Amino acid sequence: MKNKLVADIFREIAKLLELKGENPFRIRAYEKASQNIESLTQDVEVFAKENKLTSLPGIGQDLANKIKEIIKTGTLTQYEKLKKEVPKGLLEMMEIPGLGPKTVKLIYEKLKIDSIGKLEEAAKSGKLRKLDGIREKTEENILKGISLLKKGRERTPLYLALKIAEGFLEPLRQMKEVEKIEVAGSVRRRKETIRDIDILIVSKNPSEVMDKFVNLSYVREVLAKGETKSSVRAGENEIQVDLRVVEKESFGSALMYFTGSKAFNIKLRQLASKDGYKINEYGVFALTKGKEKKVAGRTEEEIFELFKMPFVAPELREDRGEVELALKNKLPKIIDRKDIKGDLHVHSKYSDGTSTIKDIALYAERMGYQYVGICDHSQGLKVAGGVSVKDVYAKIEEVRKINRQLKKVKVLCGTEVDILNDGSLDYPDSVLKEFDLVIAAIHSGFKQPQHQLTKRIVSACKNKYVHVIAHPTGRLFGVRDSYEIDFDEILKVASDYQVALELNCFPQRLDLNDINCMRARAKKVKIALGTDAHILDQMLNMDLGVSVARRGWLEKEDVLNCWSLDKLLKWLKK
Ligand code: DGT
Ligand code: CA
Repeated sequence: MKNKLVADIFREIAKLLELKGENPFRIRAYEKASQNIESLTQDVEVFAKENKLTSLPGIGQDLANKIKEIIKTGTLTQYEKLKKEVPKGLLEMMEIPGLGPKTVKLIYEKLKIDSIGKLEEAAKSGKLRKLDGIREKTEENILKGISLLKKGRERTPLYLALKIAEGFLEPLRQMKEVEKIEVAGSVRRRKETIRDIDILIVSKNPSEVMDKFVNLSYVREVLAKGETKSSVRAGENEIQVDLRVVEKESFGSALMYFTGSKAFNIKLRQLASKDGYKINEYGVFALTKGKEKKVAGRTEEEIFELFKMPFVAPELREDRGEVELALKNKLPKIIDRKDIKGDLHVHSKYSDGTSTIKDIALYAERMGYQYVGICDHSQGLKVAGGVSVKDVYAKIEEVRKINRQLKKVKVLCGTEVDILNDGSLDYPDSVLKEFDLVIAAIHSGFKQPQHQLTKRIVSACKNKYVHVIAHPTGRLFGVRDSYEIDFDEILKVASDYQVALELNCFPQRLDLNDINCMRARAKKVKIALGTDAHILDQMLNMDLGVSVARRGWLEKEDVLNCWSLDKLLKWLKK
């Protein structure tokens, strides 16, 4: 699978072009292509073989040829040439969140700084601020960015970790030697970033399993191989994967222990000791007269039962109050994937998506949905194929026609309208009122001061046609942190004006995150799940969004997508 390789080269080209001050449209084209290919769940080589590359979003004939060259040769002539024109360290410097190409160029040209190390030193000693256009604040931001970058490299985003984990689970599950297999740790809890992947198995013949494990094709390096535990580094980002063999009789306690979180384990241990029990990865033991007797451990269920708790979903096990609630049998009834009745953010060919509305609707039908919101970009967002007012009316007509043809799925004609710099929206109210679903989002000016960004979102909430604020905090894994907004203020206004906040399910976004979902829930602000799919396949990222919603304690009432079509329509019309 060469998806990551292609995505990486395109991303680097975009950066190199930026450093050279090239045309922003061209740069954006490479960035988009990179993102789309990276999040593709199918193998890009298959598309190449079948001559279907141009069916992918943002891939024209030119990029298709380049992808073929990368698949064939492992690199790209144009890329190799560009790399020679720009010092290597500058590219790395551009990975520092918040540091743009102009500043990198300036720093390089004036101070000959061409590595992150040198940059950190110069920022710490206050040398940068002597340059024109660099303030003390910029220097601080650079240092913050460097630490963010270092942190980011230690952890892998959930979607990649899940892919790698599945790459191990699937072949091992098929072995007759494997009786039970389960992923534990932060992957099972669906935490948004993962340090390492923990897998547990039960087997009567572990050495066969270990042999297979260390020889799987994704393994880059074998760190340790033993009878009961092996560790490898896997995948392009070389994440560590640990495989442990445990006893069948203590599988439940091992699974619970290695699922964590650590804070949850500690909480449970305290609880156990108060009741006169000892709990560890081997089981729960009753202590009587100095003697230990195992009383539970085969399954997690029997352990929870012993402590008079309902089953606590792994996504909740963070010691955020769930243990106390479980003891009172008052855990939130968090949503489940099967509660989702529709996707509220999908792009069609009208903007920068690859599929027709009809195909999206049919796909939604196959996913068992009752509705799907087609929210294309608005007129001013030219780089993303924003829809002109004239085409908005054509789209509305088309949606009506499709809705007459389809029985099971209702298409909601929507827009992802751009929130402009002054907080106004990129369509006039006379156009906005024609949509079934209006989600508003910020796509530029991420570095504005907090009060300005907050004000933009607040004014969008106050527009009576806006239903949802999309990707409200703007974070993009590995690219930028959330932008500075006063989230409490936004929650207050969203609650006052009954605007929902999106939980964008795009793998690099997951925005709102779990904590912000909890905060929204506490203020009774509704959440809308949207995959932001540009390819049909990406609609499957709903799973990721659901796991964030579960971590955020969301219940059916909190999530628009869990509502029936009637209830949703009523809310949208209000
Ligand atoms: P990460 O950092 O993404 O790998 O997160 P986890 O939660 O997978 O952490 P990891 O791999 O260090 O450990 C897996 C689980 O093992 C963790 O969730 C809880 C358990 N664990 C690890 N260290 C301790 C500890 O010192 N005390 C207790 N009670 N449990 C621990
Ligand atoms: Ca782990």
